Amino acid sequence: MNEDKQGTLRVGMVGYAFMGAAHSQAWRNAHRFFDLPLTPRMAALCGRDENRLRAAADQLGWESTETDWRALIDRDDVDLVDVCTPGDTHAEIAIAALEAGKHVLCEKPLANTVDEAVAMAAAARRAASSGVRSMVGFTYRRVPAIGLARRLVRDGRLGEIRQVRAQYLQDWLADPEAPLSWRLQKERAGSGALGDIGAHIIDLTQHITGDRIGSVTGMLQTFVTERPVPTESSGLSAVAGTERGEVTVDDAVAFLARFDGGAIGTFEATRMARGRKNAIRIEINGTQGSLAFDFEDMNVLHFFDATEPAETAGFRRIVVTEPEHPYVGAWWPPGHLLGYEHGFVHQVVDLVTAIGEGSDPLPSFADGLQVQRVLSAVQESADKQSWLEVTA
Ligand code: SOE
Repeated sequence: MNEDKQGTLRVGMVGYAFMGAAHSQAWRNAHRFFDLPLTPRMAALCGRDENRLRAAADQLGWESTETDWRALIDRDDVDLVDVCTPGDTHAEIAIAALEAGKHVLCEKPLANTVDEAVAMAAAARRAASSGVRSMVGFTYRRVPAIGLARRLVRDGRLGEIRQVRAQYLQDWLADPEAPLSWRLQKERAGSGALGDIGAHIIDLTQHITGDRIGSVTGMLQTFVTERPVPTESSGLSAVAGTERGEVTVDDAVAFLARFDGGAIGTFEATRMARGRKNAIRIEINGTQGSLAFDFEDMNVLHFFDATEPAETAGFRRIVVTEPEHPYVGAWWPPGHLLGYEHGFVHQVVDLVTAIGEGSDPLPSFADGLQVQRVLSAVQESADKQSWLEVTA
C-alpha cells in the first residue's frame, strides 16, 4: 500500500458531526499513548458546507479540507478514508475509496441495506488481495470491560453459554418535540433504533460469545410519527422549526434470537426509555458463570463464578482498570477511569496496528454484512410476524 515513506498514515475523513468529532480525537491521540507502527496524520477533512467545514477542521485539528468526497479520494496524500457520514452514503464512498486503493474505516451500521453491505464486503475482499484494509466501526468492542468479558468467555470461565440478554436504552427521542433528523428518516438511516443502536448489541453479543445469531423474531414500534423539522442542526442537537415532518423509522425494537451454538437471546433497543442515556446492558449466563455489563458504568464488569464455594460465591464487581486488562496499560494508574472516547482511540490503535502489520483488522466488512443480515431478518420477521433464519 501507499503509506508514505516517513511511516505516517495520512487520513482523510468524511463527516464532522458527533462521530466525526469522536473519530478526530482518536486520530489525534492514539499515537501519543500507544506505540503504533505508523503515525496517523490528519491530512484532510471533507464536508459539503465550506464555512462549517473550515471551522470544524480548525477545531478538530485537520490540516486541510475538501468539499467533495471524490476529490478527497483522488488525493495522493490520503492513505485511509474514514467514513463518518449517514448510512445512505457509506456504500458509495467506501467502495470508491477501496477501489482507489485507500484503506477504509466505516461507521456502523455498515450500510442501509443488505444489498449495499454485500457490495461493500465484496469490494473489501477484492481490495484485501492487494493489501488494502477495511474495518467497520463497532467501537464498543474496544471498551476494556467488553474485552475482558470476551476473554473470560473464550477462556471457558462461563462454561457453555445458555442465555444472552442485551438492551441498548437511550431517551433522546422520548420528547415528542425532539426535532426530526436524518436518524429518523429511512432513506438516510436505513432504520431507527434497530440499526442505530440495535446493531451495536448484535455485534457485541456475537463478539463476546464468539457465536452468531441464526434466527430471530422481532417487533418494532414508532411511538411519535411526526416531529418538528429543524431549522439548523449539528450532531445530535438541532433547533426545531414550526413545520412538521414524518418519522419513517422505528423508535423501539425488541426481538428474540437463537444463537448457532444453542444459546437463546433477548434483545431490546430504544431511544424512548426515559432516564436511560446510553445504557448498553449485557448479561450472559453460562453453565459455569455469568457476566453483566452496563455502559453507564463502563469501567466495571460483574462476574459470577459458579465454581466457587456457595458460602462466599457472588457477583464480583471488577473495576477494569488494571494494566493486565485490555488496552488499559497504555493509560492511567488503576482506578483512574476511562470514558466513551477511549473506545475510539482503541479502534484507531487496532486499525493502524493491523495496517502496519499487513493483517486484516476486525470487525471486517464481512462482519458488518452479517450484522446487516440480522438487522434485515429482524425487520422482515416483524413484518411477517414470524421467525426468520438469518441467511448467509
Ligand atoms: C445515537 O443514537 C448514537 O450516536 C449512535 O448513533 C451511536 O452509534 C451510539 O454509540 C451512541 O448513540
